[in-house]
Amino acid sequence: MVNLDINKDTDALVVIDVQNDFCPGGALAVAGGDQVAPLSNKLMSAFDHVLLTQDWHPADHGSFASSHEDKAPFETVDAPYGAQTLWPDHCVQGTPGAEFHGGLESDRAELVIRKGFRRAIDSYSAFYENDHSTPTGFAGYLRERGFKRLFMTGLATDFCVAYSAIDACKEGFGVFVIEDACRAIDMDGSLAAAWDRMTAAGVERIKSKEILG
Ligand code: VGL
Ligand code: ZN
Repeated sequence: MVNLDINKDTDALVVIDVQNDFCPGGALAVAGGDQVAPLSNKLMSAFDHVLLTQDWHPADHGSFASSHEDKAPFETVDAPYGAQTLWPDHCVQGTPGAEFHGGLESDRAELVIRKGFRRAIDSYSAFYENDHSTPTGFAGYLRERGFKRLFMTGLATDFCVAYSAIDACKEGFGVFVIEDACRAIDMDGSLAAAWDRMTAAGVERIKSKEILG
């Protein structure tokens, strides 16, 4: 039995990429993405420590289909680090689409970790860029602060949440993905595949009511 009593000192809530471009009306909208904001706010009340991630791309980022000739969003290219899905332009640094959704209470955040700022590498994970070797510094930060368990909400379940959760397990943290506080892109079965990979890595799949009662 997993202990879901929140430890105020060593547990942290990590809210992944709840940004306008991933919400309805945004450039890479995730169905129901905006619903993650009020539930994440509720969950914040159970934690002493809240950390946010922010997808933060330069305008000519290599993950944008617009940066490649004859490529459309959701096609794939071979990057030096492997296959890279191409996306519509999204979360461009300093634009409204990159801002946190207005319904998210971002004031409690003790850290905002930005990722995807290197033109040549995408970064789904909050820990490592898509080459799986360039660190963001997040693991070191979490360890220095003494966090042991990470509870994750946000967008998108099958990309940034899944990659972050799996890397967090590899880094030795206890990881809980709060399923109903996440929403997925779900292209070509990517959501089911992501849950298979998360479960295999040791991620715990929980519901918000297990924390909120
Ligand atoms: C994300 C695709 C591209 C995410 C970010 O936050 O899940 N997905 N950039
Ligand atoms: Zn992105």
